[in-house]
Amino acid sequence: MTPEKVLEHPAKVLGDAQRRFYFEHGYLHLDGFVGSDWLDRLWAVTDRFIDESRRRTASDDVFDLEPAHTADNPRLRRLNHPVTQDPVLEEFGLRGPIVDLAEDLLGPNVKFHHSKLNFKWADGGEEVKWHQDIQFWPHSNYSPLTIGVYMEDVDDEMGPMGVIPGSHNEELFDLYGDDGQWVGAIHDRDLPKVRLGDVAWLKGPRGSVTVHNCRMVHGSMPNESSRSRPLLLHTYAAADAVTLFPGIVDNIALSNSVIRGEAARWAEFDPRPCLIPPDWSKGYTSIFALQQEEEKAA
Ligand SMILES: O=C(O)CCC(=O)C(=O)O
Repeated sequence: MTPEKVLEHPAKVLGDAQRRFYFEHGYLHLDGFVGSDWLDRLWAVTDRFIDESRRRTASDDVFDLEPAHTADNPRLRRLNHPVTQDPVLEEFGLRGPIVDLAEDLLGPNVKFHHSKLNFKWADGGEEVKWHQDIQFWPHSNYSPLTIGVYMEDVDDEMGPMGVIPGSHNEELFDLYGDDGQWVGAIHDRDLPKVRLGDVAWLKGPRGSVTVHNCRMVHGSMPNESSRSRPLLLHTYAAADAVTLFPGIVDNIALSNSVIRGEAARWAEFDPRPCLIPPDWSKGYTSIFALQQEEEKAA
């Protein structure tokens, strides 16, 4: 669906200028969009998971742990697939306020693709190198977008999400390394083509929301502060965006389910090419593990 068609659909939570800003620049940032009631509910569940992680010594399907993680000093990189882990997380991701936001930017028919909670732990939580998302999970068009919720106040020291405005309308980069293995980050050789001087660092008070299009060049620095930076991320797509190749989340419950409007009868195809990722059915760890070159996916 073109931006003009999406704009014909009455908005639920965004103003016309905000919707147009997203289409032009490829991102949005909304201060305090998610209210305290929701944040309190999300934290009650998240604290339980952090406690549960103390009993783990290695990353698994649920927890992605930093190498230094211990029971006494938990260091989580990511809670995988939160929507499938708990009813509160499911309600938030499939029926919560961010779904209205997705609908305003995608049109009436919306699919859920996947979710994750990136913690970026205090005192050195890892960077996310510059990358674009769609090469990880190609779709027949470039409607997919990711909505992030900062569950704590986030400032410059904490490794906020950085985006390169307008890069969603520019080149898609190769995310393979020189050895032909998937790295999941833009190669140093290509970084001069990225307008790093234009980066917008998206920070803000607890409950602030980031939105970025799947072609947007984005990344984040390590967290040098003494506070963690939990960012709850959900990816949605227009229902007419069909996933190509064995998907990273094909076997995860609820992935690719239509959560607003109707399933599409016709797939929409964007003529611009997309990089083909590795065969994820053979295994996937996480963007952190890949970029830090631990256990590369086959
Ligand atoms: O957590 C972040 O700062 C960025 C996350 C991200 O880009 C990703 O998981 O693809």
